[in-house]
Amino acid sequence: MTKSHADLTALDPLDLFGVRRSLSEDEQMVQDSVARLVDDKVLPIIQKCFEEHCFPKSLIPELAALGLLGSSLEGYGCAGLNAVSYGLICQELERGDSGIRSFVSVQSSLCMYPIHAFGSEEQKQKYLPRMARGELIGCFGLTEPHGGSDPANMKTHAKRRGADWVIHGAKMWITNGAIADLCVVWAQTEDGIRGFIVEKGTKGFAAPEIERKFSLRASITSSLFFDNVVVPQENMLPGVVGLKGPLSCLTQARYGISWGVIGAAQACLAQLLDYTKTRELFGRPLAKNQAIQIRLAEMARQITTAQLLSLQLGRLKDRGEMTPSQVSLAKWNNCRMALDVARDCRDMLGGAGISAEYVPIRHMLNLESVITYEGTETIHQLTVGRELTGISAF
Ligand code: TGC
Ligand code: FAD
Repeated sequence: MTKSHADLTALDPLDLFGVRRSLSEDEQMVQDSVARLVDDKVLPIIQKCFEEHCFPKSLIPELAALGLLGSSLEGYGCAGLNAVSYGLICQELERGDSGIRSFVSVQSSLCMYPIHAFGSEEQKQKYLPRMARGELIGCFGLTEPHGGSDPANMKTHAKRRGADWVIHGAKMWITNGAIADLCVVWAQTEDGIRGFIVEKGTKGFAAPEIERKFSLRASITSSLFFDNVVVPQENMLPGVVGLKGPLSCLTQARYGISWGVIGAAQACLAQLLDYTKTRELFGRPLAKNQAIQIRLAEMARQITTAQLLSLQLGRLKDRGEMTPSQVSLAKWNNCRMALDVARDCRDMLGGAGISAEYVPIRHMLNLESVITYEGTETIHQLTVGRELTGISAF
């Protein structure tokens, strides 16, 4: 039966198609607990962190206590939540700030996931429980200074020396690098690309922070340098050889990003809706102009389609049916959506839109990174193009 107009006015403007109501009770509980954390602990401090270019490390124990680190992994102290729950975690965290979601993405999908999927039993026992508790922080080194879009052309290499490996090379733009206790680094070997665990303090390894960013200022980004770093054989991930190792980690993280950016867009639209109702120009609220309503409706349309895309992707992932090109389509669509929404919200706030008093400019600046990392928009478009045509244009 179609709902009456009176019922329709009760729709949540940030969830017009009632995605929330199609979640299980457990999924709703996960969303609510992360939303509380964001409201109570992230939103009060995040703008200052952004202005001061610092990552709020004090949040790590809180994130760990809620089971948000490695939340979709089974065993080893991890929560074993389903894919939709992981998506909701990302969405709520990114409603706070993309930098907080980035921290959790890298720890969970890019560092714990490869150890869980490709590591030895000893590696899993050694690292995963402590990473889930937030006692050890991880980072993921794939991108290199000469070009991140084509990781097959990797220069960092690892050579066998007796029972050890010697790693030499450099990585660039690495989230969490300077605060990480361990790095999963990908290097070319004579057998193909392999992953290695390099611990902080290993001789020849350095992770200086990249300063002067205009984006993701509440997140740590670093370079990684490996100057003939020696690691034992037991630090190599035995379970995978080739580019599919790092790319399958990216599939996990990109899936989370497709949900995360919805939270950033919702935060922008929520603030703008309040503003357009109270701001009076030409003797009427801004919201009483057709041009403004059309722009608000356009944002709601984009957010709604992104929500439905991610929910369906999550259900596919939970059934084991999700493919990398579906993830590419969702990462591309949803990042583009969130960036467009944030930029338009910034514009509709007028001069106030450039003030730190309002969230859109912070989200907008963050989203310039999010649309670039984990595969640029172009890379994902070409991935979908390859799926459609069967022809690689890379
Ligand atoms: P291609 O021939 O397509 O694939 C090589 C092998 O990998 C397999 N494969 C995948 N496996 C799992 N998941 C995926 N998404 C996969 N995509 C491909 C593929 O089946 C093949 O396996 P096999 O067994 O046949 O060898 O490789 P290509 O060289 O043509 O490259 C394709 C391309 C361009 C799509 C890929 O290089 C790419 O994705 N480039 C973008 C790189 C990127 O996204 N870097 C991200 C770095 S990490 C990061 O940004 C973290 S930010 C985190 C934060 O702060 O939140
Ligand atoms: P390039 O690959 O040099 O691309 C430059 C431009 O060329 C882009 O617009 C791209 O779309 C375009 N382009 C590339 N190929 C083609 C083509 N075939 N046709 C048309 N156009 C093309 N990496 C990690 O490994 N770990 C991390 O933790 C991590 N965190 C990050 C955090 C931040 C804040 C940022 C900004 C980046 C991070 N990255 C990380 C790196 C990120 O994944 C790369 O920046 C990204 O993959 C793009 O690589 P690049 O910057 O070298 O750009």
